[in-house]
Amino acid sequence: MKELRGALIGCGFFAVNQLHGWKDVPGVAIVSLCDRNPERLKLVGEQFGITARYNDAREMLAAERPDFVDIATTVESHRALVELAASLRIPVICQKPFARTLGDAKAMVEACGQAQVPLMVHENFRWQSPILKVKRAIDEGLIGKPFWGRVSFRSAYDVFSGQPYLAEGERFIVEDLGIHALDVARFLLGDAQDVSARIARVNPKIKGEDVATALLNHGNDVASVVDCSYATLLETEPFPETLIEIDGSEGTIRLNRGYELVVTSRKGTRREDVSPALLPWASRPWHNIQESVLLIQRHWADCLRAGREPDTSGRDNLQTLALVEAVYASARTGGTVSVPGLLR
Ligand code: NAD
Ligand code: 89V
Repeated sequence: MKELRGALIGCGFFAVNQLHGWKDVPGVAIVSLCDRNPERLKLVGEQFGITARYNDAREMLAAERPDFVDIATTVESHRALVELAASLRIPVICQKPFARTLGDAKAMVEACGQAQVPLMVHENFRWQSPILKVKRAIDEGLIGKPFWGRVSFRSAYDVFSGQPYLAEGERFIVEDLGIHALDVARFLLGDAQDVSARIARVNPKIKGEDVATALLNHGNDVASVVDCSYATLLETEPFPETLIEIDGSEGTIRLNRGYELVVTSRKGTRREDVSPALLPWASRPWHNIQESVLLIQRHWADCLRAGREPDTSGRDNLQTLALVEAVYASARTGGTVSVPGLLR
């Protein structure tokens, strides 16, 4: 197996998970790092023993010519960096949110398409192993045809201490976290045709909304509710668990608190502990997300080698971003907003 030499841009809060993940993907080595912030570059370079360090992405990609580049910066820089990778014909992974606007995202997909450069969005929530097990339970057919679902993330966890920029943007929970939950709803129940949503800000110390509720019409009499909140103080803090309910014509699936999967069908009830693995480098409560980082990065390496489009390709992610835009538009106008079918 030929070793894939990767480069990573953005050595911030989350990139450390990605670098740990890459160490666990067979046949992949991150050989160079880039960050505009010299302290982060040094700190992370030393932590992972990577000596090829750059403060300019173009310089790094031109000098190293990696087999792929992993962009772990925040959204403002994504379009320029993805287009840079496309111009150099370097396969590229980009963190979520892929882009601020659907227009930017379309241009990024177009640039990679024109250059025939593989592009994956690091949309990792659907790669969480408990969520993969919900999908498997649907596909087994035991609950018949799904007709209703709920994807719910409610917490009072202080995300702002690790990611202070989240308190500063005009938009917060839908763009940052709801984007994952909307992607999971698509993954489990198919694309939505229209959406009706409400958002609110409860925490006065932040700029954007921290509560959102959306009703998705998936067509064929299938509906779902996607709700998320960072203003929900519970007896015990569930961060970062996504809870899922699916009702089908022949039964139900529940992903409950504490990673309990319950599948009820006419044959009875199956109850399973679907706790994610606690990888050696992971720490609770983030281990669920950390495991999904490894799984999505392994998927990227497999797809790159096989010449396959990743499940969470840039093209696929356009549909998730269209949903995000529809949620904000509906919350702004108070009406139901149709979601353009970009993959049909
Ligand atoms: P961060 O601000 O901690 O880190 C970003 C780093 O990128 C910084 O060190 C910054 O100096 C560097 N950077 C920015 N632009 C650059 C450029 N043009 N060239 C070189 N370096 C540049 O941010 P973070 O919290 O690590 O988040 C990064 C991304 O990861 C965000 O898009 C965020 O939404 C996403 N994220 C995803 C998950 C997940 O589970 N998928 C979790 C947390 C964060
Ligand atoms: O996934 C994310 O982007 C993170 C978190 C899970 C903390 O919301 O910002």
